[in-house]
Amino acid sequence: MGFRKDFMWGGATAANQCEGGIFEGGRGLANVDVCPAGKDRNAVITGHMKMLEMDGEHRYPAAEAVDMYHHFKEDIALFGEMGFKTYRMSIAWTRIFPNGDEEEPNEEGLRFYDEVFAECKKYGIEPLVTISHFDCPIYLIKKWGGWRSRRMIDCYLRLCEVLFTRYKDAVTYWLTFNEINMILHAPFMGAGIYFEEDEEEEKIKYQAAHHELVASALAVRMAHEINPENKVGCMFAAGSAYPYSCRPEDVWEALVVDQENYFFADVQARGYYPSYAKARLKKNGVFPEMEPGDEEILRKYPVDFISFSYYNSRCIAAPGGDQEEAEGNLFKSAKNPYLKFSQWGWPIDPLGLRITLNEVYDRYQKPMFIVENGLGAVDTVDEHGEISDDYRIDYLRDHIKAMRDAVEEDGVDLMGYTSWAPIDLISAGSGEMKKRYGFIYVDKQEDGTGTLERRRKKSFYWYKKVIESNGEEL
Ligand code: P53
Repeated sequence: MGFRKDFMWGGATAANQCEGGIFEGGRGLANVDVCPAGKDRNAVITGHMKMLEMDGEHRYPAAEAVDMYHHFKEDIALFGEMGFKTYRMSIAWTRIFPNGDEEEPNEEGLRFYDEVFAECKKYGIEPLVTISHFDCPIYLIKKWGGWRSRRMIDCYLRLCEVLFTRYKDAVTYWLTFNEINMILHAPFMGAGIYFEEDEEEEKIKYQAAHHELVASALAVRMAHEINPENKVGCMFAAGSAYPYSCRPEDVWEALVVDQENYFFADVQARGYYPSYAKARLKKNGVFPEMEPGDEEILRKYPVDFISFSYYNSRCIAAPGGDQEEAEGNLFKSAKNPYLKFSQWGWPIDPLGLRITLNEVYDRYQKPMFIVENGLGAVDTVDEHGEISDDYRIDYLRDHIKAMRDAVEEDGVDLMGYTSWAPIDLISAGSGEMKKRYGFIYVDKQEDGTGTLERRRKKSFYWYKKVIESNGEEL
């Protein structure tokens, strides 16, 4: 049996983490551009330190990233060489609308993605496009405070309209928002929100979330109107929450964490606010303001498929226990004593992917797509110029096996798998370059130096075989 014949193997990137060229082609500045590397990054991305332009003191790794803006032909050719069936990428909103509220789109930005899609086509690669991968124009943040304002919906839909029309013949797979649940954990990076002192953060976050959920549903409607062939998915950061122990309090806490996480996909896939969310948000005084018609919009335009990122499971303990905290991730989690950890302290849990796939499929009964999964690690180039990233191969092999079990033995409906990321790029969480994910090494170092030369790692040849054998040869 195995994976379906048309299984969509590939890799995933985000514009702000790989393109660079942020001052080229008439592009405007976005939230993701002004997230600095270094110790202030966390405060900025979580909305606790206001940064709306670049200053002279910080380093901004998105500015050049790995310069895919100038290397995309070479990079997509390498994806083609690995046999990619699909390439998940995102559009930089501010290449299309530099401020976000212009009447007319920026032709130079549109032309750039014309070329990217033409390149994909050359190699028979089907693009899977994230409309907003954490992008929000700075101009709109200054004007309205990002997604806390309802007016963002129109700007976002204007972007959608331009993309769905212009790329009608090139793109049929779309994701509305990357990791939409990240709004709760990194609201500046996720939705252009920073907080003034004494603001009610939860209330603002759920109001912004509501705006994104309505925008997402309206984007689904528009995508289907413009091209009935279009398939639109939701995307959330997944990873089941395990109770730290069978103590009922731990089990309860894990359930609540899962619900908080599934809330977004629950709305996008089933079309309504689940009762636990209604009750809890109201009780906490953070239920969002809705306009008449919102509920109908959510109900009428659910997504066609479910996509998620999976890096690890989470381990949840009720307050008052003596468990150790896990480090290195925006998601709070206890340290799972049964798992090994990556160099960045992220748990490694392939079986957790099978568990998550089962949970998500049970919950929604819609086709699923794993659109991110991978290992961030330090890579070294040896004296022969080779990069032997066996640790990455091990990680991916184990996860692909778990995903195969979910398909073969549990019957989940899986459309495809795009690893994060096929090429080294800037880390979203840490802003580091040395946290590498790629099959393709980029000579760009932590201090910004390097020739930007591309080099195939050992995992490159391994993944090529995985695709060739449709996941049989691992
Ligand atoms: P990095 C954590 C923190 C920030 C973004 O993460 C995240 C996560 C993981 O859930 O989400 C995705 O680069 C995101 C990508 C990102 C990838 O995880 O911090 O969609 O943009 O690069 C990996 O190692």
